Amino acid sequence: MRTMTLPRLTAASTPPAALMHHRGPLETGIVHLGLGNFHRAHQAVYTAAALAAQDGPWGIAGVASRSARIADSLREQDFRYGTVQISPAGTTVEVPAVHTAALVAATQPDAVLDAIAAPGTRIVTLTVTEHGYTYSPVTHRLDLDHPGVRGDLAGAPPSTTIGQIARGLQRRVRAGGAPITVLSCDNLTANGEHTGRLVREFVAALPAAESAELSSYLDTAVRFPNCMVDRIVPATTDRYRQDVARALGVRDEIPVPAEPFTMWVLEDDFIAGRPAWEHGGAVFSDDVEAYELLKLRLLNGTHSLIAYLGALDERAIIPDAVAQPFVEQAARSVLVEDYLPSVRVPADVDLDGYVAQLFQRWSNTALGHGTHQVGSDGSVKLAQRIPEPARLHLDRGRMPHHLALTVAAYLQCIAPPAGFEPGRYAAAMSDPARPALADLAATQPAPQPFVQAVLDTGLLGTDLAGHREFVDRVAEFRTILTTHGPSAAAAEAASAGLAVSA
Ligand code: CS2
Repeated sequence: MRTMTLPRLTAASTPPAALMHHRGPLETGIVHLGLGNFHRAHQAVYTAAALAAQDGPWGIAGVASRSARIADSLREQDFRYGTVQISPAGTTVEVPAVHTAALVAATQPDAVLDAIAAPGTRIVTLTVTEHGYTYSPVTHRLDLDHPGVRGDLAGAPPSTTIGQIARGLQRRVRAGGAPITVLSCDNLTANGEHTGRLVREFVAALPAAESAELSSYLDTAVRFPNCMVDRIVPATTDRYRQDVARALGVRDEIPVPAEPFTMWVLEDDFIAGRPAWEHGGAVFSDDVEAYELLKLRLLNGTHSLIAYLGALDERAIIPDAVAQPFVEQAARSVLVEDYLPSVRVPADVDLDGYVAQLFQRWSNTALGHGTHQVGSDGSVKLAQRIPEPARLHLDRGRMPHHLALTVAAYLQCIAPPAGFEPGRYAAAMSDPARPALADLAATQPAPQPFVQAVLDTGLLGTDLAGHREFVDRVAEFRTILTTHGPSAAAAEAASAGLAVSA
């Protein structure tokens, strides 16, 4: 279908049946940092469902960090875009229509602070990826050596997320100090607490008078609830523009593909009110931590192993990777043997159903989630997924073979040994640690010293580097990956796992 000849998606051209709510112009109550696909297929959709059920001042001012592409298209399209829900059973398109403004932080830093300070703003939400929190994975503290953090502390127009929040709150105090909630929607353990701690560390590093004013505001009028977010949302391609063209008869430059499954579990601690997200299926719970760990480890942790083994096996997408029997077997083993013993299953989760559903979700061939997408930023993601479960097993005297395999497969993709070609999907993975890890691979060519040097950097926290047997196991997998490939490495992990449980 030739989409260029179709009318552009705008308020006037949106078919009413595709609109998720029919409210008039919305008042802005939420400032969202991180205008990527995940936010637009998750929080925006829940907000539209909330507005359909109950009116409220819950329009979203979206802030992109650097690129103007999404923000420009949103404005051109009257803040309309389609969410394309994809499954082998079919494709449906809905238009959330919840955004009221689109800013770009890199070029409009002041407008971002004004938006956070505006009295009508009641919630600041974030999806800036694990990588966007400018913290040290070693100490878990704000990285005060990060050039962006240093600049933000010195009073430059803020360029980091934590700087934007802290400086926005500072402006808010001076504008009257109305209460506000800051809600992280990223895949981090205790994401709200983590965000609150980083903002406080930023504030503590300010000159004393500024710091005192802001600290007491943080103590009395700002909340940082935790939440667990879940929906697989791949990157947009032309295929999804075609889907919107077919379904709605319009040209949408910025549709967002997503799987049918969606989940959001939040602590109900919103000091200045919130949308009735429960109408979109959100669950408010006092036990968010259990949901978070379940999801971060069973879904995200296993996802990483599928992505790295899949990429090394030249599989472009997750469903093709998990369709390989050796990848599926390794995924089941890491999930059941290594991750599951480290989580507490919330009372209302049916574990067998949850696990079966995970494999169905990963197998959604219609969705085409790239192995390179899930494999990107592994240095930050794996630090959230691997160290604690690994340590738990090692402390009990058991080797978590498939966690060691995950680390080895990650390193094989990002920092392969000289002469080893990890393939184009591994090459397409972006990772802030890539240059440093490549240097280590060059200076420490032998597997054992290489893995030791990597873990000594604190990449996976500080503990695992001291577990010699874990280091050795990762190094053994690196050797097998290099000499015999991913399926042989997975076979070795499987037989070692069986030997232990026999
Ligand atoms: C994935 C996640 O890229 C990744 O690391 O594991 O983006 C995953 O698809 C989402 O967290 C699902 O909710």
